[in-house]
Amino acid sequence: MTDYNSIKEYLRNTLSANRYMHSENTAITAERLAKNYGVDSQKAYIAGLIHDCTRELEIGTQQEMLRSLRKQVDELTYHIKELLHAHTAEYLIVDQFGINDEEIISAVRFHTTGKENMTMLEKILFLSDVVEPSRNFPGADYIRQLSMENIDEALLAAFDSSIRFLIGKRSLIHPNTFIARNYILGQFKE
Ligand code: DGI
Ligand code: FE
Ligand code: FE
Repeated sequence: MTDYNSIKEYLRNTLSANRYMHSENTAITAERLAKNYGVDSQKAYIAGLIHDCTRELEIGTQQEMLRSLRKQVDELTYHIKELLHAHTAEYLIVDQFGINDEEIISAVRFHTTGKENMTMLEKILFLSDVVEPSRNFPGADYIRQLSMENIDEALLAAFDSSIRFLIGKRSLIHPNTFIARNYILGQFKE
């Protein structure tokens, strides 16, 4: 596996300063959450570091990457850059960083929407992205505190917050976020 420093150098050279800082913050937060919940903290750190590696690329460039990956995504994801970057990150993760770990790739792939029946690493990356220290949206502190105490309650609060935010912007909302939220609620009832 490529060492952290060469990955960091690549990201520092290709991302804006703010996005780079967000990536490092997400890595540190993911590492902390992983230690708290007994999950592989090195994997969590790397996943956090690289999760937004294609976030600032043009949508056309990302659509090309997807073709190279021979991957298909749904129509909504294909046309929305904010959703597509989670799926195209795999291109750089494998080709540029030499990382082939399916658990890391899957955590990155679902870091924007969530999904049904998430693994601990998927949950940790999703939440780290939401609660890393520079996030200061209304309710961030509450989810940040909850993330160390009860990961599923924190995840539910994060999905709710994301859905409310997107409704406020009249955005199209990806169904995976609803599916992920329903799944967590279903588990609470069991
Ligand atoms: O990449 P980040 O900004 O760190 O965070 P992210 O990957 O969680 O989300 C990226 C952006 O995408 C954020 O502004 C919220 C937005 N987003 C998340 N889910 C959806 C979405 N946008 C649309 N249109 N639909 C969604 O379902
Ligand atoms: Fe992202
Ligand atoms: Fe992010």
